[in-house]
Amino acid sequence: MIKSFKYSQVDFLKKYFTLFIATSFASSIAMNVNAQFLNTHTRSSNTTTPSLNTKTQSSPSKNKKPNIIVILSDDMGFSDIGCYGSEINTPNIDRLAMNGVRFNHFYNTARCSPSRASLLTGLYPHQAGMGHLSTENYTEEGYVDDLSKNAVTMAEVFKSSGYATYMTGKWHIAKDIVNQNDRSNWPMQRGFQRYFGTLNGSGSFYDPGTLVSNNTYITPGNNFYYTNAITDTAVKFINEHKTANPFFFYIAYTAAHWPLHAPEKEVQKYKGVYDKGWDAIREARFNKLQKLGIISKQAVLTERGVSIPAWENAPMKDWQVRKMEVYAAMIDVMDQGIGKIITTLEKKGILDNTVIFYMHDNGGCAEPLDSDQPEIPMTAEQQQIHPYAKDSIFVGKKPNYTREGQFIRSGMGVMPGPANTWVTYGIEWANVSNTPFKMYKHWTHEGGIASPLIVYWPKGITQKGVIRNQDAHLIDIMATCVDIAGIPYPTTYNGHTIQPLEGKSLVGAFKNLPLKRDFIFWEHEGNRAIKAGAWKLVSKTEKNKVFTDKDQNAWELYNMEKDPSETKDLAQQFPLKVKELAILWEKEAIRTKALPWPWAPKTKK
Ligand SMILES: [Ca+2]
Repeated sequence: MIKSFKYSQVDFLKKYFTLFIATSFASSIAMNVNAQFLNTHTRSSNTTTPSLNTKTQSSPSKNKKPNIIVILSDDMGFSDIGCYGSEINTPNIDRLAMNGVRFNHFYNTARCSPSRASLLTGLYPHQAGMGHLSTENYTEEGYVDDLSKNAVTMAEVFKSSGYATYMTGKWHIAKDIVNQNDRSNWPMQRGFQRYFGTLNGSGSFYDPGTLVSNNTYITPGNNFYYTNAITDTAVKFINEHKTANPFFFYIAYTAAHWPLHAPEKEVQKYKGVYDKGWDAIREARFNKLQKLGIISKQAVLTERGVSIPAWENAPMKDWQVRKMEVYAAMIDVMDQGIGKIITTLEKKGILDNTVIFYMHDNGGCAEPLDSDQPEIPMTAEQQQIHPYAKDSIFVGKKPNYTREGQFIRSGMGVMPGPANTWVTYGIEWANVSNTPFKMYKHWTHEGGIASPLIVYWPKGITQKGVIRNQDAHLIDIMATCVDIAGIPYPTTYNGHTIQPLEGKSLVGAFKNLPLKRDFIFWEHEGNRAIKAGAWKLVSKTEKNKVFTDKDQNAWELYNMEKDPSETKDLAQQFPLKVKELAILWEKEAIRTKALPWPWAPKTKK
């Protein structure tokens, strides 16, 4: 597991990596880590929303394969963007939706690393070796938590067919990012030709650890804000792309994962929006979801999450409001960045022949870290300024001090946003993010796994702004992309046998054709689910990564057509259906390597 390194350790790491670079990668990567700074000037908050009038563009040649862009956000709930019910301003994402299709039964895997592995390989996460986070050390095949070589990434597939392949943003599917010499699962070794981003799962937006350019650790430049750096580098890669060949681009924003970090001028836009509290915002989002047709009229809003007080009884309201203002600003900045990317494609004359996907990696996150504990007063030493060399490489998660030397504060009442804070928005606002559903990131109830899916493709989608009801999952994105591009999916790669695709192409669903699929399957930390037609069987463990006999029989059964927010458990009423689906779940868990589990008790098989 990656530890937070004190800055006294940083010089050691810098020397380590400089030595490593000099001995191992001298021919291919820069030796002077100090020389690499990204130009990430703070941009205007008034980013112009691009017109999506593709008729004004130059026409690409008729048979040219389309460019493909997959945009993934981090730790955002089902209703966090405008075209899925949110009050947060996301005009650029919304315009992709209004000119493309939205799916209202699209699913991720409930967690960061598993979702990223599933998305990139077209497999269930355990099949790709990523049943848990890439920082774990399990030995079971489905949980080695290092991307399997018996799986190919979309970048590997597209590069093999002549596409240029680019990535900016969060990776989080390589085990060895700090201590050893195995970079075989870093982006550049898994098919990407250009990469800028972070290898680990979370970090400061002002000074993210494991920041990498291609294969080289780098430091953030002046006025660095990670979301803008991801956008600006994406724009740079697109501008520098030679248009003779198409490109595949994976843009993995870390917005809006904790810590709550956003430029103050962006936060100020949301002043007052959340003063009415979480109950009123949930209600408003639910009403908007129904009005938009994303949620059916017969759906009901779930009860406020367990342990969450009514807003009128909530303590520290100024702090609670501030947290959601910052969270909203983080999403707003990401949306502005997506707008800049669209404008770049448009100016280059390639928007018309580009497919853009937008989705989330898991639901809203209720992890408190220490934001549910009183702030520990700073020691005398912490009150001193401890400046940190601008050219030092940081590979941890939470730094103790900012580069300027301020101690990073956390705990209840710490007003988030600036670099010297480390705060999460908590279960209360995660419950809002996941409106109208229950549960959160980690769990396989809808709140953990339901995601928007927007597909924008001017040349291939004729009905604009429509909603599709087909069940779909991250495993389908690879199948859809190779279908769109008309390129082969390999049976072997680099001498390794490649597992067949799990997913289905969604191209037919764009035209509202049915998807031939028997069921979709989930497992994370012992939380289980299977959805077959209208029926969903789901269970949660009492404690993550501990599976007890009591958990074994904790199945809940829902009719998702009549009750899409899982409010009426029908398990008692239909025991045979429970039994049928539970048997199917176990069979599928063994086939996809979700079983055996690394945590007790071991599977009976
Ligand atoms: Ca995530």
